[in-house]
Amino acid sequence: MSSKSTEVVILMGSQSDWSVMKQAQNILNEFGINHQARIISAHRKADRLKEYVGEAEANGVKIFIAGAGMAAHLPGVVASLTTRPVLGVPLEAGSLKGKDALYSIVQMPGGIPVGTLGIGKAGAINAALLAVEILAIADNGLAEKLRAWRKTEADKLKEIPEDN
Ligand code: RP5
Repeated sequence: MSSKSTEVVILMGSQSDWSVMKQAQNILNEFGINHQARIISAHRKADRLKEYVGEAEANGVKIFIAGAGMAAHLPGVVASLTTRPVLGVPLEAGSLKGKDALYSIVQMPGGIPVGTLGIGKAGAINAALLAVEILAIADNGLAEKLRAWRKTEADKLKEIPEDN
């Protein structure tokens, strides 16, 4: 794996997760964060996942974002393989509409934490923003970009309602 300067990895269990997890990538791109996105299922490719996370940590990856639906064990398994922060995004994949994934990801037994975000698009966006916030602790330039980004977002909001 050639991730010498990769700071954040976005993992997901299936191609079907990408349309939502891409929202996390969009945010990382906005902030100029070097990252990789990979589909590595915890139950279909367990050996490859172990290998990838080990290599990523050895190569200096600082934060893992992991999105999964249904039983959604991917974030927890990733967290078991690294001491770097893991941010989990529950995805709306099966008949339980993401509540299954939310409960699975948020209910990690004490000892192996996964920072759990909301279901779906908002969760993916917030996972990436949280990753940027963590990186900004040691990067004043990035912290300033975050403040500017929030101001820009707030400035877009109109105070006077318009008819639709
Ligand atoms: C999980 O099962 C994936 O994260 C995905 O959200 C869900 C369904 O996967 P596919 O059957 O679409 O591959 O592993």
